[in-house]
Amino acid sequence: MMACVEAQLYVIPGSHPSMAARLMLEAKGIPYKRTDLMPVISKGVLRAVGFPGITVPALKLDGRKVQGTGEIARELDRLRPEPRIVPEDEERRAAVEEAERFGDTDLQKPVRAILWWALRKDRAPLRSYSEGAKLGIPTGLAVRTAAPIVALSARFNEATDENVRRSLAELPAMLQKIDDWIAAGTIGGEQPNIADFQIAPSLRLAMTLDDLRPAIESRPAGQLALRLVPDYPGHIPPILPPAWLQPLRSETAAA
Ligand SMILES: N[C@@H](CCC(=O)N[C@@H](CS)C(=O)NCC(=O)O)C(=O)O
Repeated sequence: MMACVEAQLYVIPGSHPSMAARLMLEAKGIPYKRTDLMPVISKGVLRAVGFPGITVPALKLDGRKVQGTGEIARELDRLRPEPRIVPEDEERRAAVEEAERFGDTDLQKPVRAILWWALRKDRAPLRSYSEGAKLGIPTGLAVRTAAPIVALSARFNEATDENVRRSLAELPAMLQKIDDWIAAGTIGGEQPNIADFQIAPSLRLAMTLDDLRPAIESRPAGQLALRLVPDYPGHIPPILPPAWLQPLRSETAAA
């Protein structure tokens, strides 16, 4: 019989790495309690409950504090080896960890910048990302008073016009990289690994923007995201300047 594990996961609603942690806990069959935090305020709360860092996902596991998707994956494998998230075979692990690094840094960041750029332009869709969340205050109130949080988050995440435009121009090459990893079998297998868990939620979050969804969903990368994360809260109607989306449009046409 498996020992009972006490797990408490701190997330921000709509956060892609938070979704990665949720999927990993579910894959391991570990029941957990979830604490939903408002962005920015999350940093102080995480410190107050004793985490060393200021980002979600953050997990209390039998009293131990584990923070960041990569650390959480490895701790879960240690605690409950099956199904394995980080491959044991050295060669396979090296390939998967390369894709994981890309997901952790290269992909997470531009998606965050694009999202906050859009939410700064129009806060109305914010509510849709908090669907099902328990923020401690009514969601409507949280959203109505979120202007400073959105402004700060946009600043922290460097959601400038220039960055967002560049991120959009770089997105097709990133999607190609992901499609190539799927073709090579590094990700997209029946049993998701850490790179799948890292990459799919970022793509899925990007797909909550109507502006981005067509260019992603038409490719293997998008299909993988939809398979691993069928439901993702949030929806942003078209908002990005059409000229910035040109690199993605030609991509959709080519596919
Ligand atoms: N690469 C890290 C990134 C974690 C991260 O940056 N999380 C963001 C949310 S997506 C965060 O906590 N930001 C603080 C804030 O929004 O105030 C991971 O995968 O764990």
